[in-house]
Amino acid sequence: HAPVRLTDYQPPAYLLDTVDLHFQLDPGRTRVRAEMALRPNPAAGEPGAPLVLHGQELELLRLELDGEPLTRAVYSVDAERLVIPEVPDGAFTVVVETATRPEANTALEGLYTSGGKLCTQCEPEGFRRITYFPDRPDVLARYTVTLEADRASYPVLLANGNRVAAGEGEEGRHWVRWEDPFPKPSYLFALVAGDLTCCTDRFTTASGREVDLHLYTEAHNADRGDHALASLKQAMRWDEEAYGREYDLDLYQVVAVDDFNMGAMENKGLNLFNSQFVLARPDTATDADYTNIQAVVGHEYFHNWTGNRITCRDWFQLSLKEGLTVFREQQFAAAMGSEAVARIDSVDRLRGAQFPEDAGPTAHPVRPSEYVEINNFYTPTVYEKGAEVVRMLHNALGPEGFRAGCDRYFERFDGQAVTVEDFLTALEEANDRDLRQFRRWYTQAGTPQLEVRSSFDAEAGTFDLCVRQHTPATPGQPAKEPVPIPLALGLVGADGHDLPMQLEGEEAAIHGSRVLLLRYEEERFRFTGLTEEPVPSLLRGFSAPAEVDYPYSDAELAHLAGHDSDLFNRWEAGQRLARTHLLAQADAVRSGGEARLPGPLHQAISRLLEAPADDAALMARALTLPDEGQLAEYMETIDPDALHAAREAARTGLARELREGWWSLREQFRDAGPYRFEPEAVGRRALANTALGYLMAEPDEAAREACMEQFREADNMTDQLAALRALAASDIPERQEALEAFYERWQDDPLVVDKWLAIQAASPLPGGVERVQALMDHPAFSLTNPNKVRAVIGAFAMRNPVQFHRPDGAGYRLLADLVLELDGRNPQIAARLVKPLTRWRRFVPEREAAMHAELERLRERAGSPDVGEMVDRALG
Ligand code: DPP
Ligand code: ZN
Repeated sequence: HAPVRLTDYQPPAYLLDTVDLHFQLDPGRTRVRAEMALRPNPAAGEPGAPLVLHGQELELLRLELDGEPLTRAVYSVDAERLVIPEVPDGAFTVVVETATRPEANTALEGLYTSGGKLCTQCEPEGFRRITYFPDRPDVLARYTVTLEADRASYPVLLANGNRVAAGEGEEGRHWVRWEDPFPKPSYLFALVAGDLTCCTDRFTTASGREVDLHLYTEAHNADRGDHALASLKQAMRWDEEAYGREYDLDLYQVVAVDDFNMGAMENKGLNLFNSQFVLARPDTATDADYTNIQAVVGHEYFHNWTGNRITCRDWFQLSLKEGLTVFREQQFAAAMGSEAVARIDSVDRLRGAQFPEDAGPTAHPVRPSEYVEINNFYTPTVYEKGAEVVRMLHNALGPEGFRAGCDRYFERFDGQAVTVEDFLTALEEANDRDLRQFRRWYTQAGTPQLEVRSSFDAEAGTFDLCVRQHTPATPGQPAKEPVPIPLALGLVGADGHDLPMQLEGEEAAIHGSRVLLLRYEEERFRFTGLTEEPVPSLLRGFSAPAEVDYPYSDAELAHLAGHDSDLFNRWEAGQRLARTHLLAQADAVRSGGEARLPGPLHQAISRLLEAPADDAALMARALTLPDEGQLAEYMETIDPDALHAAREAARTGLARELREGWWSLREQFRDAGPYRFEPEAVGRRALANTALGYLMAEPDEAAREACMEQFREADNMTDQLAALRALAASDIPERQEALEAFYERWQDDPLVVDKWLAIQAASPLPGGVERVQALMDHPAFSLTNPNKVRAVIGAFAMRNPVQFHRPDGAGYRLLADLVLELDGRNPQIAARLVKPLTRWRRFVPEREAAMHAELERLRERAGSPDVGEMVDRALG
C-alpha cells in the first residue's frame, strides 16, 4: 500500500456546489442517488482534467453526466475510484446511483446498522462507502438529503441541518427531507434512522436566538440524557463567553449509538456519540463517566467552529481541528471544575499514552508528513500533543493575544478548508509576532528532554540554572533542532514561599512564577539577590510537553510536594519522589532482592494523610502512585514483573503501615447524601475510594466487610464500582460473590456490563490470559461491538501489564489472534490493538522476542492496510 504524502497535495480539479442525496433506506440493501453540481476549480489550473470520484464497496447502478446515461466505454471504475476522463468545460451535473449493504458493514464506516438503527460514520473516509464522491475535506458543498424508509421500523429519520419537508410513501414507507445551509465536506455528513426517543431542551444564544436541543436514545435509555444536555448547554454558553462563538443552526441533534469505533463525531448539527460518552444515570455511570461526557459533549460542540465552520484542507492538518479542539475542551473542563485537577488529569493522559508513542517506532509529528491509512493517525500525538502545542501558543501570546488571534482566524477563514500554517499566520498577524521557530513543534516528533542543573553562590547571592534541551531521534528524523520551550518556573524558599526572581541585568524582581523562553540547545540564567539556596520548581503547570531531568533530593521533592504554590507541581513533586523510589525497588528486584516500601515514600504519604485536606480531588491524586505503564517508560529495560512487585510492595506496605490513617480518611470523606455530580462531591468520593483501595491492598476482615457493604449499599455506580474493582483485584472469597451479584443485577445494561468485563480483564491476579479467554466466551461479549472489544482486550493489553506481559508470551498470542480475527471485519479497531506490541524493543529479552514473533506473524497474515501499516512501523 503506497503512502500518501503531504508534499503531493493538489487542490481539487473540480468544485462541488450542491449535492442532492436520496436514500431508499433498507438494512439489507440501501439505494443511494446522488446528484452533484460540479464546476472546474479555477485555483487548480487543470482545465480538462478527468473527474475522479472515490468509492469503496459500492454496487454501481447508474451514472449520468448532464442528464445523459454513461456507458462503461466512457468511464472506468475499480475498487477505489470512478473516473470520467472527459467532462464539459464549464459547470455540469453528475448523477450516481449506487447500492450498499448496511447490515454486512462490519467496519462501521459509511452506512451501517447498530441495534435496530441505521447510522453513519464518515470521518475520515467513510462517505466513499455511501456513494461515489469527491471524498476529501477541501471539497465543500451544500447538502439536501431525502431519507425514505419503512415507517414502522424507522419512525425517526435524521440528517444534518434543518428538517424542511416530510411525507408518506407507498407500502408503509415515509420520507423526510433535510437541508444544511452551511457548505461542508463529506466527512461531516450524517444520517440516522430508527425507533428513537427524543429528550429535548432549549438554549438561547447570546444574541437571543432560540436553539432546540434534541438528544435521541433508545426508549429504555430516555432517563439517561439529562447530564449530556446540561453539559451541552454549559459548552454553548462557555464558547460564547470564552471565544465569542455562537451556535449557528436552529437545531442541535445528538444521537447515542452502541456500536461506534470512536468516542463521538461532530457531524454538522447531528452529532453521533458512542453511548458510553452520552448516557448517564447516577446508578449506572461513574464520576469518571460524568466527567468524560461533559468533556466529549463539549469537544464535539466546540468542533462546530474549530472543525466545521473552518475545516482541514487535507488529513495531514488533522491537528488543526483536533489539537485546537482538545485544548478548548481542556479549558472548558478547567472552567467547570478545578483547574489543577483538570491539568493533572490531562497531563496524566499525555504521559500515559503520548510520551510512549513519541518514544517508540510509531512516533510521528503533530502534523505527519505521510500515511498509508489515515485512520491510524487519530493518535495521542495529533490530539493530546497537538493540544499542548496550542496551549504553549496560548501561554506565549497571553489569553488576550490568543483570543485576538483566534478572532482573526474565525473571521478570515470562515467557510474554508485550511492548514495549520493558516492558523499560525492568523495568530502572528493579530499579535505582530513571529512564530517561525514555533512551527517545529508541528513538524518534529519526539519529546524534548530538558536537562537542568543549578549552582548556588551564597556569597554572591546568585543562583545559576543551566538548561540543555535534547530531542531523541525518531523514525525518519535522526537529527533534531531545538524547539522553543516556555519554561515556567518558581524559586521556592525554605519557608515554602516563592522567592523574588531577578535575572542578572534586570531592573526589578518578579514575584511568583515566571516564564523563560528557551530557544537554543543550551542556555544559562543567573538569578541574583538571593540570601538562601532555593529549590527550583520547574515546568510549572506543565508549561511544555517535555521531560525535566533535575537532580532533586528527596528532601527537596518533599518540600515542593508540601509547599509549591503551583498545585500541579506540588502533585508532580510527589509523583517524582514515588517514581524514583519505585524504580529503585524494581531494580532491586531485578538483581534478586525483595521489594520493600521505601522510607521516603512512606513518610511522604503519611505527611499527606496528616495534613488537612482542603481539596479532596487533589489529595486523591497525590495519594495515588504512578501506574506501572508510566513507570515502565523510565526503566532502562522494561521488566513488568519487577515493576509490579515494586509497586505492590509499596501499596501493601502503605496499607499496612498507615491502616488507621486510611480508615479515618475514608470515614471523613464518605459522602452520605444523594448522588450529585459536583466537583466537591466528586473529590470526596475519589478520596474515600482511594482510601478503600489501600485498605483492600492488604485486606483484613474489617476492610473486606466494609468493601462488601459499600458494594451492596452504594446508591451510585462510582462507589459500587470502586468496591468491585478492589474486590476483583483481591484473591478472597468475596471476589466471586461480588462479580456474580454485579452481573446478575446489570446484565441487561451493556454499558455497565462493559465495566464488569474491564474490571476482570484488568485484574492483576494470576491467570489473566485464561480469564480473558473466558470473558470472550461469555455471552456478554461480542467481537462486533467495539466497546466490548475495548473493555476486554483493551483493558487487558493496556491496563494489565503484569498479566499481559506474562513470561510465556500467552498474552501476546491472544492479542495477535484477536487482531487477525478483527482484521477482515473492523480493520480500524484491529489496528489500534497492535499498539501494545509496538514497544517490543524496550522489554527484557524473552518478552522482546515473544512480542517480535507475534508482530512477524501479523505481518505475514494480516490483510488490511490499517494493520499492515502499524505492523510495518512497529518492526521498523
Ligand atoms: N472527529 C472526532 C473527534 O475527535 C473523532 N473522529 O471528535
Ligand atoms: Zn475531535
